[in-house]
Amino acid sequence: MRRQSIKRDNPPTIPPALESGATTLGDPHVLNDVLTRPVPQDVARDERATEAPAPAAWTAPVLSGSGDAVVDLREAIRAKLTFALGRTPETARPRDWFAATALTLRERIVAAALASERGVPNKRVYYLSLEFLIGRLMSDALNNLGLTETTRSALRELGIDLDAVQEAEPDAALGNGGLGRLAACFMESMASIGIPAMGYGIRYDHGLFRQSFEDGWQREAPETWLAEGNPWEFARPEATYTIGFGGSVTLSSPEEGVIRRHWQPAETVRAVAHDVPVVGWRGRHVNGLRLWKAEAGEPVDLARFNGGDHVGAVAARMRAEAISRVLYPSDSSAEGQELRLRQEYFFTAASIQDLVARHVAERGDVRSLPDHAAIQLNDTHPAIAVPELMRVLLDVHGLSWEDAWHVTTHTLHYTNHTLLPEALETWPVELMERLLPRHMQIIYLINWMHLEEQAKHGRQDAAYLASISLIDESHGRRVRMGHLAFHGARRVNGVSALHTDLMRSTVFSDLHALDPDKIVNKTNGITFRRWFHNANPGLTRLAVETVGAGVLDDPELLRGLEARAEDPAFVARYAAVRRERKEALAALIAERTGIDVDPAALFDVQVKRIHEYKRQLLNVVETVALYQAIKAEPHRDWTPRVKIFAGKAAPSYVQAKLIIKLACDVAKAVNDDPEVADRLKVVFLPNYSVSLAESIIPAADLSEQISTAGMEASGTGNMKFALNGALTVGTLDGANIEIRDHVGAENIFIFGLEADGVRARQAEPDYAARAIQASPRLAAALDMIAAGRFSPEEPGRFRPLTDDLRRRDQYLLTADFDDYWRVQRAIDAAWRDPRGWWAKAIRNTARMAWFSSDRAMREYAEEIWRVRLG
Ligand code: 26W
Repeated sequence: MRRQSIKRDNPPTIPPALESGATTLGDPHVLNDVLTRPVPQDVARDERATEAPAPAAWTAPVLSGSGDAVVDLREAIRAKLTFALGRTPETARPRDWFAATALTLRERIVAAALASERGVPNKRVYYLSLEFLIGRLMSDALNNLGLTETTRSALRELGIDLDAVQEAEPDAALGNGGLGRLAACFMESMASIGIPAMGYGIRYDHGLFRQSFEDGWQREAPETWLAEGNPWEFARPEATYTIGFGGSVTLSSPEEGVIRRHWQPAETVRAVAHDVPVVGWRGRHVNGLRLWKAEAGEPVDLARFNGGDHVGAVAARMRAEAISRVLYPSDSSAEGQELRLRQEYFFTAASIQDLVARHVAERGDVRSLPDHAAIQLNDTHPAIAVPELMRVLLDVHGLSWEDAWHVTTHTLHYTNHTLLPEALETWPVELMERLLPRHMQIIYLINWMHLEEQAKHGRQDAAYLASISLIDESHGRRVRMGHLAFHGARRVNGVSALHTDLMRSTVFSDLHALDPDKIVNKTNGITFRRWFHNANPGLTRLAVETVGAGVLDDPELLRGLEARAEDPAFVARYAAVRRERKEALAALIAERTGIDVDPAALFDVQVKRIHEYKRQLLNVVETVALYQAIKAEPHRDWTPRVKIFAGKAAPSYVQAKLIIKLACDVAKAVNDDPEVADRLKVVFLPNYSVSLAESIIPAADLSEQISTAGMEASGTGNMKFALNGALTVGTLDGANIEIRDHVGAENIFIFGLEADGVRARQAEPDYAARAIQASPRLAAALDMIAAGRFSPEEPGRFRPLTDDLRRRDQYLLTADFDDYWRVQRAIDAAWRDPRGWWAKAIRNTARMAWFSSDRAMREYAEEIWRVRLG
């Protein structure tokens, strides 16, 4: 079936600006994709009809490039299905079609890479991260190559629905939350704006666990994204490095008057590269994400096997492979287990070897590394890069200490993502000495020189030296990875203005005083391609039609929407897009939880990792108070709300799991209470993921960003919601502050203590008990929970939560409760004024351009990496 058969009653309207952006990758018209993509639910499934009608929701016709492009793609996909996968169209499952399509797109990406090849770049960025929370890759690839509609047509001609194919892609959940998702956004932005870059991480067999609920309790199951292979990746067995652990350090015989040290590891593991291409917007640039898989040197110990010990024969292999087996599921608390340190060293050492080898091959002299490579350490997880790079320079390349230190401290940069004490990594000296003896020697020497330098300047008081030392001696001797990364880096950055200020004034204050220019701020960002164009094609299309297609390249043009914030025709269309997304989410909620929600109600959303500092409990307690208020006055004109939660708790985080259970138990009581009816519904969606976020965020009216001030380093979900037009209810924490500055204080709902107020309050004795006493509403809600109203079969179930609030309340829930209640009622009132509400929502969308990760990456490129855009 040829493309000509598709209806073309309206002439395509391709803005010339888009055509001029054409690449050699095919028909330039396909770059117009985002304009013409139907919203997912409008797409007819499995349509074989020759006369495919244009989906109802859009006015422009299908624009899929020339018929030839469709035919070429169709035949390429068919060939992949047959010859690469060995399936026939008749027997192929959606997963097979996904693989065939991905393999086909991968070829186009390689073609784009070759087309954009500009020889050896002058400088590359290496982004080292233990986590990359990528999600699905197909919509990124399709949209950035401008091939969505061509592919949709090609598959349709094969009787296949593109949406079903996309649904068959498993999420690559190689990360826990914000830090990992940020790394993924940054990779996409670097490819889009042309920063030559490579990401380095671990190819975990099992990403973040799958969450289900059993009677409201979180259950974890292994995640199996690689069960059927990964069609995006290229295995590169030729790029394999040997990584050592343990053993001892020997001295060489003095040659030319220098004594060299040699590390003789007791154990070695092989790191095998697997590359995932990252294609940027319009296919102009392609970068690589290199993920290391751990393998044993020898797959089997033949002598043991032949001796009959069949299990023991593969023990070493199991031990080696364990390194890349699973992602650690803890977020914001350091677990301190040996396997974690092995993971950190494994991927850091492989990456350093790889990039040094590339540099030497290209430039000859390792001393020029800082001119041609900028390494970014994503938090302290790769901080072992400091002594590892020193070791390679000293022991392998024979540099002097001074030269090696110069190269190291001019190549490395470090991003801090949290100041929570329990999340600051430290490793016992004893463990480091056993696992990485040479690195420990180097750390001692770095520290000795660092402290000696201070002594020379007369700063010898013990408390001061203890505070800047790389070794914490207050409870056993432990290496402070944050101090190590700080000291070894040329620049250190925080991820929002407030967070960076707090870095300077708290955890790193003494180190900051030694080098006041070292700490810089780089407020986080999000990639608009995924979180706006792909997640919300309806709103994107409305923006394009209103301010022009240039908005796809320059989000600053969103500003043009401001003028329409009170234009009834525009507001109606904006509201219609939201309504359509809410209906889709309501259907998903019904399917996954059995709960019916009314799409006309206010969708109030808190989705993120479950952590006490993020204060999901504040939201749940407010829900209970609202429930009580509705019960007390059932006939009042309540604003109908749906409270939507999603998020995973670390499997070992008992308190967080109990908060989930409370949310689920409150949901049951509220949803089953006929007196409440549609005025309040509570939903906990299981298994939060990047893909689920893409469905939830465009459907949100209200975005909950309610962490205790000073504790959320930045947040990035807050940006995704505001861009999509949800209004924020939030504290002055992290990037919420900058969001308020951009969208305007009248378009955001701020409440609660500020960071300094939090500190002052924490110093007051019995602050929680007094706050509860002063708030009858809070006291009543807590009493209801503590009395077992939501857990009649086990009345004391939630006492650990309520007791903690009464006695300690580290996260100041009690201090902020009344103000939170007040602002929520102001939100109820605002919702009852639709014109006012939509004007605020539109102004949010219009003013969020600055939060693009393209902006963040440009700042890093100019002010940290000093790298030119390609
Ligand atoms: C060692 C255990 C551990 C694991 C992960 C400690 C700390 C982490 C991360 C630093 C936690 C994290 O994801 N931090 C988040 O980073 C985001 C991106 O900068 C910020 O937006 C979030 O505010 C911050 O919590």
